[in-house]
Amino acid sequence: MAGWFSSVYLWFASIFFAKKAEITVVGLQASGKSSFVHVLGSGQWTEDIAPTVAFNLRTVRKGKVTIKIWDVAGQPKFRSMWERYCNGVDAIVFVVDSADRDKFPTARFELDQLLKNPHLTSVPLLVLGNKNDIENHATAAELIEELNLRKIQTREVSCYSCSMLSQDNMGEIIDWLSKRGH
Ligand SMILES: Nc1nc2c(ncn2[C@@H]2O[C@H](COP(=O)(O)OP(=O)(O)OP(=O)(O)O)[C@@H](O)[C@H]2O)c(=O)[nH]1
Ligand SMILES: [Mg+2]
Repeated sequence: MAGWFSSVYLWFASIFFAKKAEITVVGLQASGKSSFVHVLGSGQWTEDIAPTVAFNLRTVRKGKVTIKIWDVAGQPKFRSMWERYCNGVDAIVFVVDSADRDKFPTARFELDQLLKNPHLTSVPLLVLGNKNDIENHATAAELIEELNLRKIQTREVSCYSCSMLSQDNMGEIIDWLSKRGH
């Protein structure tokens, strides 16, 4: 009988304490956005991911939080769409290839352009320095300088170094995203 009560309690708890979060993932092409979404959803790495055309929508469940993820394409012709997909979400995830230092100035420019939009002023920002399995990648501290993240005052900002290949730091990243649930 006690077992029956506890399963009914768990069933109600899963409905009443369930939370939802909506996030948008942006960043330059080939930074690893879709790989990140894949690892988040399946817990597994794959090389078999094609460049995104426009966007993909995926929903994943992490503990009590259901996360709706807009994975937006990073090629130049798609970047004007980023703003639209970031409107009204609980967090923006900006993915950078931390081993591709030549692209940092472009990443910084595109991030600035996006965050300039007045209606995105208070949306929390998570910057992921992906591909830290590659030698000579930039650390999180370096990315904070390179992307000038210290100057951002109007929103919560976090920056992690990570790798989708080795799934380094995924636990912290999932915790951060789960806290956006409401
Ligand atoms: N070494 C390494 N390669 C990675 C990692 N994450 C992604 N990649 C590779 O980087 C390339 C681009 O990955 P995608 O996930 O398609 O990148 P994207 O940001 O979604 O690219 P677009 O959709 O074109 O904007 C692929 O060859 C991936 O296998 C990582 O953590 N380490
Ligand atoms: Mg993609």
